[in-house]
Amino acid sequence: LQRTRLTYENRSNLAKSAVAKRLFQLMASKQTNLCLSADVTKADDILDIADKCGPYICLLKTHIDIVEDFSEGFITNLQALAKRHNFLLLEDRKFADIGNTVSLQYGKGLYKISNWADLVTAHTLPGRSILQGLKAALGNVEAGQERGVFLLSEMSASGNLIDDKYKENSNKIATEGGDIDFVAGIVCQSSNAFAFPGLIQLTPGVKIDESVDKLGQQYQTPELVVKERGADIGVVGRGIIQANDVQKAAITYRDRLWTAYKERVAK
Ligand code: 5BU
Repeated sequence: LQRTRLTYENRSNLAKSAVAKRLFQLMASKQTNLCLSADVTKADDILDIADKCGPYICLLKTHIDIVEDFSEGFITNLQALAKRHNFLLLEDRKFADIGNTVSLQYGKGLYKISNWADLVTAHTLPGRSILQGLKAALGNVEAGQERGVFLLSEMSASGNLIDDKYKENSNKIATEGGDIDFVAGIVCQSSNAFAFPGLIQLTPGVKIDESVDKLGQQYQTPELVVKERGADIGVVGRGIIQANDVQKAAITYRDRLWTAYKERVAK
């Protein structure tokens, strides 16, 4: 059976990553496969959006290095909202360096990402040492705090350089070897990027009006990404954060992504 035909409940049993298991279960019980990309530059604006949209999302995605007034207090508040509304935190850092450097970037510096982000994203460009490097930073995370990574195997940017061979090798890094318990899923644009049902397909570039932006972003509708492209979670940024009513927009995207998933598994 194709992975896209299986329910999130069933797939949680197949996941090798503890965070992926948790996220599959969260999606099923909360009935949402919406990831909100909170790409705004003031801490209070992120918290406001997170509070309004929190009940309708499974994941809140950050780019922590765009926040102009970052503080540890901001992280404490964000974690409180994640707990109150039951969503996980994904820092879209797209790590891409040698193991030693990503270990430092993940655990140290101003942001200490490994202390608070349940999940991060990483490029597979450096090869599987990216997983070992990230894991090496987790010594300072308290026992029981589970962490995971989404590996990129495709991008939504027009003209990106990823080809079939790169995709295939990214899939191998995600599914073979000793560190696959750390891989929660794959960031990609199509259902043929990987086959293993225990991984979560995260797909950015989602907007109700299929369109492009001025800087190479390419959008597809919620229905298309879930039913035709295999997305398990749809990532929506400007479709929600630039709406007049962000809460209403989050509800609309949640409903459309979730209905598309229900129809996909009912087929
Ligand atoms: P948008 O406002 O919905 O276009 O935001 C999309 C978000 O997803 C943004 O934070 C990007 O950095 C992120 N993204 C993407 O758009 N396309 C990709 O292929 C990857 C990440 Br990987």
